[in-house]
Amino acid sequence: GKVRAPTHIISTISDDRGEEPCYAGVPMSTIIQQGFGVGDVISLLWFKRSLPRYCTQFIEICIMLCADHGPCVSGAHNTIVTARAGKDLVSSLVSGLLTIGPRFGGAIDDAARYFKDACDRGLTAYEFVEGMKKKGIRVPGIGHRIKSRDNRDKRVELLQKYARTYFPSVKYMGYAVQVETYTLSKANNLVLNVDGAIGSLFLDLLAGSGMFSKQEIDEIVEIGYLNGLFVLARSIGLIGHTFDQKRLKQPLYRHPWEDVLYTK
Ligand code: Q5B
Repeated sequence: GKVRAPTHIISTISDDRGEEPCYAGVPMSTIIQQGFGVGDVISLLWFKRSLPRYCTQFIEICIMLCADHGPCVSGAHNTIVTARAGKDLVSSLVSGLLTIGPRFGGAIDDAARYFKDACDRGLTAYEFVEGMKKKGIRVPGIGHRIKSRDNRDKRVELLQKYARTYFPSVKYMGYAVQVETYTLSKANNLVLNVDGAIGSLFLDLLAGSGMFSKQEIDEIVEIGYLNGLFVLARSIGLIGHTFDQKRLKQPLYRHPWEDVLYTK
């Protein structure tokens, strides 16, 4: 019989060999004819399945709400400085993207991991938060530089409202809110932030949609898919900041001496 030469690459998410490209087996023409949106495309290429509309709409809401958060956040700042140094679009974009991590925008996966573990083990918010403190780990998804008890993050409220309306269960979000109630008793700015809201709600989406086995959910959380939502979303804003600086013909940025504490 035929002997297949061993391949150097295995790929399971898309195929461009036929008459038209397919995402997870769904041809391009179907994607267009059925009016799929970017949430459907993400669900095909990242999760390899068509998710129900309320899930793909949730993904799109995450993308829209995280697309930008002004020029002062770490990512936009880096992108602006890079664009003003005369660098190209891709350089300006990646310099901003490289700031996404455990403190800024990239706490979604860890929030999902820690909230899931604590909630599944039945820890009270007190036991969870104090346990994290003993280990010297900040609770991912909790805390914000400018948001607080009296100045809540509208994005978090919008995500929670959507989930309460459309998700079959918001168990993990409920747990995250219990954690927030406890951390707020310690300090005013220890609110559930946008990373924590997306992390906990995505757990609810995975568990409640009936589209993922327990093993698949564990794998998604372990691999860390969810920071991808922030990276994808914020790329939209960072590209905008690059164009903005170029359009405004902004000169090379130099930080003022007065704003540096020179000390020995
Ligand atoms: N403390 C976010 O800190 C921030 C604590 C905590 C226990 C915590 C901090 C944090 C976890 C990571 C996270 C996502 C660094 C944030 C985002 C997207 C964004 C950004 C934007 C956008 C802020 C003061 C005292 C200290 C700390 C304690 C703080 N956080 N304890 N668990 N989580 N969070 N990141 O204000 O006793 O004095 O030593 O790391 O979820 O990135 O808009 O800017 O869309 O672009 O700098 O929204 O919370 O506070 O570091 O001075 O700490 O609070 O241990 O206690 P801050 P610090 P003590 S959303």
